Formats: sequence, structure tokens, C-alpha cells
Amino acid sequence: MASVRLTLRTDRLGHKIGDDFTGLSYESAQLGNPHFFSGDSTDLAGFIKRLGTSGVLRIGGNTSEYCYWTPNPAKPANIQNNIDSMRTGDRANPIAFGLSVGPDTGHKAPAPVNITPLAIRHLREFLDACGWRLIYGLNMGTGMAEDAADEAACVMDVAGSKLIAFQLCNEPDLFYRNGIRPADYDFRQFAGEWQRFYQTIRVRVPNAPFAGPDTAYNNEWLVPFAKQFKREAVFLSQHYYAEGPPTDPSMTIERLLGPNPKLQAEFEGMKETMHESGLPFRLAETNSCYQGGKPDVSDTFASALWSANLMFQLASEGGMGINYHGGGYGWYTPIAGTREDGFLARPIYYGMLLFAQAGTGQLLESKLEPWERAPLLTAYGLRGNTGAIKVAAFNKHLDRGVRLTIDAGQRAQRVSSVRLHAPRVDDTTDTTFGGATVGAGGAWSAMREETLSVENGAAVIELSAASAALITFER
Ligand code: BDP
Repeated sequence: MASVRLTLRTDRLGHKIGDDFTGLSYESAQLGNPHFFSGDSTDLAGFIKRLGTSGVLRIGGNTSEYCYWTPNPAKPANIQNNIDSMRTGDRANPIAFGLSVGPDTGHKAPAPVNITPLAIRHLREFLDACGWRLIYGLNMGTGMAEDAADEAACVMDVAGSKLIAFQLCNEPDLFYRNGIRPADYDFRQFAGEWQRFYQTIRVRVPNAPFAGPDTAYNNEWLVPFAKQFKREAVFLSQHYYAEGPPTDPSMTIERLLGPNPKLQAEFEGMKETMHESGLPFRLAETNSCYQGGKPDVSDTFASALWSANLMFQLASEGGMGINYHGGGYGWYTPIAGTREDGFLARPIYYGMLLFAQAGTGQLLESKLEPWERAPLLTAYGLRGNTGAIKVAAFNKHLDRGVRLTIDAGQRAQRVSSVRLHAPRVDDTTDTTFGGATVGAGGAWSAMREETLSVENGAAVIELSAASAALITFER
């Protein structure tokens, strides 16, 4: 077992974690079933509320470029078609089943879907039931600016203060290769289209808020966007997928839990844009492995460790928030299921739950020594709004346990911990947090809380291989 010491500097405050940091992302095509998000989707709303009292629901993804605003469904058959085509999914297809829409796999152009005012009214009810706010993706990929303006007017009217921003498209830096634009499509052309859509929508909805560019990964689009549109945007966004494609055998749990150069590049782009524009940055869509995820990686306990760690990592680098993409029975979805069959929490949900339980507050500067003994151990200290100090510690090593001694820099009456646990790192069904599973409607409370021993003012916890804990120092 490796011994490592964490020292927190309570006098050196880092970035804040706000109550809108956490978030989920769903495909726009989910709105093709206007009942999925609605006021009486109480089971799903319960799961979502458990992750935070005022998180952010982002609607977008590849399917946003194939969703068409249908203000007057003169032919109700259109809508029926949506629902009927969704019903044809079967369980053997993890992506689509029943009336839930999973993450798009990018293999072929998604089926067109109608979005109606009813779906928007129901979405508003759903946001009210959750207490969450909205980022709404419009269709610039294959849609018309006038339709986007019409849709935006309805969303603005119905969602009101629930709306944080519109995004005009999804991953435009990949348009050149996914059939949406010709192979020579570049940033300059994109910026021209973005400007035109923005203006058309603004004429119709003068105070509509915008964010972007919602690029897949390309900092060479992100940074110029920040420069050009810093006055038009309320925040900047880009996506991040840790791995992919799933067919590549080197996309594994080990790789997911290790350091990732793609993430470093993401953070560099984020910092440059924030510096350039003075605007906050949101990782508006992320998950473990693109093309809908990878079985035995994206649906395992490893994804719980990965997701919670990424949230703290992003916060420490100064990001404003994150949206985990999912839906349906997708491999990487945090919440799986349908309204008809009920919902359940997947491992990644438990990672988000740990983050939610850490609460909002301000990160503290910290040091792990000797770092080389456990390079994949990470730990984040947070001063909560009530003054209690929390530490989230992740042992991402598969081959070693770690004995972690924590000097929290202030006296504590009591130090306790709840663990994020599963019998094996590749377990897909038995994740617990605080010894408890998440039940119907997001019901959860810790059943097992340990009191940690304190030696010379420092608390000690042992973290077995592939495990994590949330430690609370009560004053
Ligand atoms: C992103 C898309 C999303 C997909 C996801 C994936 O925005 O619609 O579901 O990739 O490939 O690029 O899993």
C-alpha cells in the first residue's frame, strides 16, 4: 500500500464551484417524444434533482441538426411518426428503445424529428419540477434561420428565465466530414453562418442569449470564436470525449483512468478563450467514449471514478460547468430507462452523486506528496458554504491501494467519510455510494459513514485500488 500525504492550504483559495456546475445533456431528438420531459415525469425529475438543486439540462447533440421546428402541426401524423419510429427500437439496441432517445452513434444521419410547441411547454414543466435551467440547441446544420428564429421565440417565451442560452449548432468543426457541409468547410464560413443566424434570431427575439461554438474539440475554432463573438455570447462551450472509437481495442478502462493529452488540450483551449474573452467556459457535452460509448468501459464503475474526477478537475482549471451526455439505454448514459419502464442510475450517475454531495463552495490549494508513489491518485479540497471542509479523493490505480493522510489545515470536531464503491472496477450493476444504491425517483441516503481516526491533527483513510471517498471535516 502506497502512503501519500495531502496538505490543504485553507489560506489559498482556488476556483468556486457554483450550483449550476453540474449538468446533463440529451439529444434534441428526445423532444420528438413531447412527453419524455414533462411535468409528470416525476421519476426522471427525481433522479435529476438528486444531482443538484439547480443544474443545467443541455439539449443538442448530432440530432439537433436533424430536428425541425413544427409550430403548427397541421398534420398530427408528423408527430405520430416521431413516436412510432421511436417505438420500433428494441432492447438489443442499447441506443434506442421505447420512447427514449440514446446518444447518437454518428454512423449515419439521424432520422428527422419534428419539435412542436407542446414539447417546449412540457420541457418547461419538467425544468420547473427539477429546478434546473436550460441550454437549447437550434438547427443551423440543415435548418433555416427563419425557422430557428421562430423556434427560439417559442423557447424564449415558454422557458423564460429558465433559458441560459441558445446554441446554434453541434460540433461544427466536424461538419466537413459528417456530410453536413463540404470538405472545405472552415471557420470563416462557419462564423459567417453563425453571424447570420444570430442576427435573424435577434431581430425576432432581441434579448435572446447565446453560447458557442459547441465545437467537438478544435481549439482552432474555439479560440477565434471567442475573439469574434465575445460580445454576442454569454459563455463559451466545447465538447470532450475521453476515448473513441469503441471498435479500437486500445480504448480501455486503464486508458480512461489515466492522464489524457486530449484533456490537457481542452483545458488549454478553455483557458485561452477565457483569457481572450473574459467569458466563462462550459464543457457542454462530454462522456467517456464517442459513438455512443463502449460496453465494458463506459457502463462500468470506472466511469463513476472518471466522471467525478473530471468534474473536480474541470472546476480546478476554472471551468464553469459540465454536461454529461446520455439518454435512452446508451452505454455511457448516467440515467438509463424510459418513462414506461422506469429509470435507473448507472455507475456514472454515482460519480455525479459524489460531486453533488461535496456541494458548492471554493476549492482550496493542495499538495500531494510524495506524488510518485501513486501518480493516479487525485484529491480535491473544498471549503463548503457552511465552512466545513470536504475532500474528494480518487484512487485510479488498478494495482495498488493508497493510505492517504490528510492535513486539512484546520481543527475538526469529527472527520467522516462516505465511499464510492463497487466490487470490481469493471462492475456494471453494483456501484454504491455511502453503502447505498440509488432507488426509484433518485431516492438515496448514505447507509454507511465511517469516522476516520485523526493522528497529530491529520485524518487517515485507506483507499483500495479503484475506489474513491468523500471526506468531511466538521468544525
Ligand atoms: C457527439 C455528438 C453526440 C453523440 C456523441 C457520441 O454531439 O450526439 O451522441 O458524440 O458519438 O459528438 O457518442
